[in-house]
Formats: sequence, structure tokens, C-alpha cells
Amino acid sequence: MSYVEEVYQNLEKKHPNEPEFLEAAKRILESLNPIVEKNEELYRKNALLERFVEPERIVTFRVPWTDDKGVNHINLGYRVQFNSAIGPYKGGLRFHPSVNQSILKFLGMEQILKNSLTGLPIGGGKGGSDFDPHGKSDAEVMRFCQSFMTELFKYIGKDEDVPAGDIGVGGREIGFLYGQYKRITNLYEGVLTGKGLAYGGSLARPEATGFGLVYMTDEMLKGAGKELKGKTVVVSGAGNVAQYAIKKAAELGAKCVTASDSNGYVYDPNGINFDVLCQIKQVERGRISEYAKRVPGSVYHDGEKPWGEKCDIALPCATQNEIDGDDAKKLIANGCWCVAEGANMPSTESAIDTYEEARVKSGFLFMPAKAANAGGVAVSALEMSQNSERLSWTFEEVDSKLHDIMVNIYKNVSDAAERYGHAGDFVTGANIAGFEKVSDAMLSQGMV
Ligand code: NDP
Ligand code: 2IT
Repeated sequence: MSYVEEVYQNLEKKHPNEPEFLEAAKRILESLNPIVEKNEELYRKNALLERFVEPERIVTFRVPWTDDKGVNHINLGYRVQFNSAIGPYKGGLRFHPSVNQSILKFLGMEQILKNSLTGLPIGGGKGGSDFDPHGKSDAEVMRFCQSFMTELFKYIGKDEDVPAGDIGVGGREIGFLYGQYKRITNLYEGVLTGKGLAYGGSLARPEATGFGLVYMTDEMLKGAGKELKGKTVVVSGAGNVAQYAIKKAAELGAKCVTASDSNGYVYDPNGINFDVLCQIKQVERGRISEYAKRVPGSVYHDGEKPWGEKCDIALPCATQNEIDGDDAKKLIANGCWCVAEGANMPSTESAIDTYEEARVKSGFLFMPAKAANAGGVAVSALEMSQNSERLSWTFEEVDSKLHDIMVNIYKNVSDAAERYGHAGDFVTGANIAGFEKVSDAMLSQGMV
């Protein structure tokens, strides 16, 4: 049995109730095979893979809070501190009813390699709660965030672990979390990223994941002798990542014809109007069905995903496993020849097999999440730098660094794929390019 298989089988035995984590670990380990085979003796001697697949630490805690009617609730809170070989733990907090340890471990493991790809000194972590912010008042969200931070503050710090946003955690939540951290510790430090501009946030952080996704897509297209201009794009999600992907794609001359939420999707043949989308989602915190009521010519499809629409490019920006094998086939049958992942692990294993078949047959382009959506955490790391310097950079400065970082990630991912005999296979390229630096650091630091 290969070293990779051995480690995976052990993991399956230890964590049988963590399907999302096992899925992510399996995919990562399999694509690391080429680098593991080259270094097997060294890695085995240092138990490198066995250490890589287990988080350094996980904290779990209860989060008690009281709603506006005076009813008490208990949610679960978590922080997975996965790997600090190349920097302090860094990664978002997700508030969504589906959150559990398996999902946070899968996200944390992805984050290790993503953060390494940015070229910046940040380790991997992820956290969150099964709290659902939908339909809660601002006061309820504030009380929840305060209670969550009253426990979490013990485990984080600007040089220790720096959380940020993810699904269900945006500017409002980060503000409440930051206020409580400061109140408890008396420290004004860059312990969270995605902060408001008035209290240490970075310009271009809200835009960073979506903009970065489009910069990466543009770079990948250029690498294949194509361009983004004039292309039709299908987008899922209507949150932070989707909104700014739609904005940047339009600026670069493409047309995004869909946006979605967990209820359904809207199709706008003229291209999704960014201002209307933000009014509904950022200001009113409403449903995407509203869009079709406001924009003539657009159509709402209740209970459906957008993968049946004709397009050149798909940018999934909602959540994990939102494109299965059948969806991938549908996309390709409708003309799609490129997928870049804004969300984390939005394509199932069978969807990725379908892309890979199409890549070998006809040059289908696929950029996996850890490379394609790394712009968000990259600008988070730039926010940490600005906080340390006690300076703020201009929007143009941050945006141009973001652009350079995405171009660099594309180059490193395609170089690594080529070096290991998998030219054009960006899944293998991204995993190996991210792993190289983390494994070097882990080997240098000994058995910790
Ligand atoms: P938001 O909370 O801003 O938006 C999430 C969007 O996805 C909403 O439209 C939401 O719809 C939809 N969605 C969430 N869960 C589901 C589900 N189970 N089924 C269908 N739709 C769903 O989150 P973000 O935009 O920040 O995050 C989107 C994705 O991008 C996630 O995978 C996240 O991990 C990833 N990501 C985010 C980064 C960031 O900087 N924010 C960085 C890198 C990756 P609804 O309101 O109906 O729930
Ligand atoms: O998945 C991700 O990369 C994020 N949610 C952003 C993490 C961060 O620390 O900015």
C-alpha cells in the first residue's frame, strides 16, 4: 500500500463520522502522490503526512445567548487550529446551521495550502458556529457575537490566530466580535481581519475574494490564449464573493447572467446589475427572488441551481458540493469550457472527474478553490501587515498587490503541475505548490 493510502485509511478509521473532512483529505492526499513518492523515506521518517492531516488543536465550546423575546439558546462554537508551520493560524469564521467539526476540518485543511499559495506568512485555521444569522435582528446577532467572543478570545491573538469572515460572517459580525475582544482584553490589535475602515480594516478586503477570483480566471484564460472579454458567465451565490466577482467580471467586459441563494437563482440576460444585487443583499438582507421583481427582463427560478444556463465560464461562489457530476455534465453540454471556484470545494469529486475528462479531451480549464479564491485571505494578510505598521494603504495599492499575488499563484500552480509531470492539471499543481512550503517548514521545525 502506498504511504498516501496508508495515511488515508488510518484517517478513515479515526474519523468515520467526518465525511466532508475525509473527502477533502482524500483528494488532497491523492494529488500529493507525485511529491510524496519522490520524498517517501524522508516524509515517513518524520511522520510528515500523519502530522499534516491532524489539526494541532481544536477548541469546542457552548455559546449561550438570549433572543429578543427573552428566550435562551445554546449554539456550538469551534476553532480548528490546523497548522502553524508557516505563520499564525489564519482563516474565516462560518455561521451556518450546517457547521460541524467535519466541515470546519475540511475548510481548515484547505486553508493551510491556500494560505501557503498566497506566498504570505500565514498558517491554516477555520472556525465558526451552527448559529443561523438569517432572520435575526442586529441586537440578537450582536449578543451572539459577544457571547462567542467571550470564549474564543482565550485562544486567539494578532500573532497567534487571526480569524476573519466566511459564510454568514461579514462586516457587521466582525465589528461586534472585534468590539467584544477589545473590551475583554483591553488590546487594540489586528486580531481579526475584514474589519471596518474606521477601526483598522483594509481597503479592498470586501472586494478581494471576488476580484481575486476574476483576476485568476483572466490569467488562466490568457494562459490558454483566450480572453475574458465578451464571455458569458454563470455565477452561484449572492454573498460577498459572488457580488464582487460579478462586479469585476463586468469591468473586464464579461457578462454574469445569474446569481443565487439557497432558495433559487435569478437569470438576467443583460447581466446581473451589481447595485440592485447589493441593495437587496447588503442593505436589505433580502432574498434573491426580489431581484426579478425589480429588474425587467430577469427571471427567478425557485428551488433551482443555475448550472443549466448556457455559458462559457462558471464561477460557483456559494458553498461546498454545489456542483455534482450531473451538474458538471449539464454545464459542459451547454457550452461551458471553464470553471474557477470562488466557494470552497463547490465541485464534488465526480464533477472534478468530469472536468478532468473534458480537460484531457478538449482543453477544459479548471482552477480549484485553494488557488482561485485565495485573494480574500491574501488581502487579510495585507490587512495584518497594515495593522502592524499602523498604516493604511490606498485602494489602488492593495488592489495591485492582490492582482500580482493572483498572477503569481497562477504561475506557481502551473509550474508545479508541469514540474511533476501533470502540465495543465491545476488541481495537482495547486496542492503540490501549496504543500512544498508547508512541508519544508514542518521538516525544519522537527517533531512538533
Ligand atoms: P456569504 O454569507 O456572504 O454568502 C453566501 C452565499 O451562498 C449566500 O448567497 C447564501 O445563500 C449561499 N449559500 C450558503 N450556503 C448555502 C447552501 N447550503 N446552499 C445554497 N446556497 C448557500 O458568504 P461568502 O460569499 O463569504 O462565502 C461564499 C463561499 O466562498 C463559501 O464557500 C466561503 O467559504 C468561500 N470563501 C469566502 C471568502 C471570503 O473572503 N468571504 C474567501 C474565500 C472563500 P443564503 O443566504 O440563502 O444562505
Ligand atoms: O475561505 C477563506 O479563505 C476565507 N473565508 C477568508 C479567510 C481570511 O482569513 O480572510
